[in-house]
Amino acid sequence: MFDRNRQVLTLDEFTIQQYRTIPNATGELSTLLRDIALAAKRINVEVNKAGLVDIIGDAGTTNVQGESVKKLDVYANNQMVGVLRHGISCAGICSEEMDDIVVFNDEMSNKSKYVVMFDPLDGSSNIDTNVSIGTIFGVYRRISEPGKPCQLNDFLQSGLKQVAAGYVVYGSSTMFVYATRRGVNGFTLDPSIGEFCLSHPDIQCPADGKIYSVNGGYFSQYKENVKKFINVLQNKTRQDGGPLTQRFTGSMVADLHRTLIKGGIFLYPLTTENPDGKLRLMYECNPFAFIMEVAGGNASSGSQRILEIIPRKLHDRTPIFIGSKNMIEECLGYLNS
Ligand code: P6P
Repeated sequence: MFDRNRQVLTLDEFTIQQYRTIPNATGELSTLLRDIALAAKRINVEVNKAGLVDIIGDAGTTNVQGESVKKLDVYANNQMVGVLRHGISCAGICSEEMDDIVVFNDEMSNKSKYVVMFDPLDGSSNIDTNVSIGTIFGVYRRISEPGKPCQLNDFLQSGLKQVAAGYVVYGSSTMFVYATRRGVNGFTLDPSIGEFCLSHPDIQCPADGKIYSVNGGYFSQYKENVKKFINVLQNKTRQDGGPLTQRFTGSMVADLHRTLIKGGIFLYPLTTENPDGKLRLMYECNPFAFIMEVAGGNASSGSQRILEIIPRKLHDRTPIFIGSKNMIEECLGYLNS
């Protein structure tokens, strides 16, 4: 009898299929993505039952950003650090939840060629209200000497140096979306077999969209040229005659997953409260900028391409304007006017 599960490729089958077509590939990236997917499955279980057990609520600590850390944040961070430390493909990590890099510094890890930067559970302020949240990651080839412990400069690379980037969205379904320079592909978790299965092959971000995503509550804090562009969006008439729609969930992964799939523009400009922007460059903006550009979209800080920003510190922040190519082009026209 035909095996139903052979109808779609699992994440592992897909990454191995990709690896087989790349000369001199070692399979380390496939193994790394499998490790991250394992952590995501474990995080997914806790996110899905968060309302039932005492895992909601504050862990009583604050992270490097000075934000109160939710217990699920801590759990998610531990899962990500754990699978990467015990795998064979990662020399060390940088996490939104940890002040400094974690150098794994064991014989196998020191031989690994990648380092990973991640936000283990972004949007965690939404956990208590059941809004979709997510994990975001970026994979870099280390530049320090293989065989030795990784170093800070392995992490302070521009987003252009990413080998792969991805996110997991814990929503109405759980999806693992990742990009290499070869394309962006989405995998939906099939709980019946516990595998992420290819559901969105070769994702392309539409060149235009009907949705703009910005926190209107900060309007008074935006620069005049940003206000002008938001006013344009509020009064724009679509080609079919209707107005645009505004959607802002307060969860970057949810807002950007929608923007990637449906098209549109997401704006998180600098404000007087956050003069450097709120979103973090290395493990929020760079991964999504990489994914969006591979999918045909664009991502800018307003003054330069996100992927070209040279980081100064691990937890740098940046304003971000990201999404459909044509909408970003129009936006930059106003920002640079
Ligand atoms: P605000 C969540 O805390 C987050 O980092 C992103 O996921 C989200 O896009 C943004 O902050 C929302 O911030 O200030 O609009 O609530």
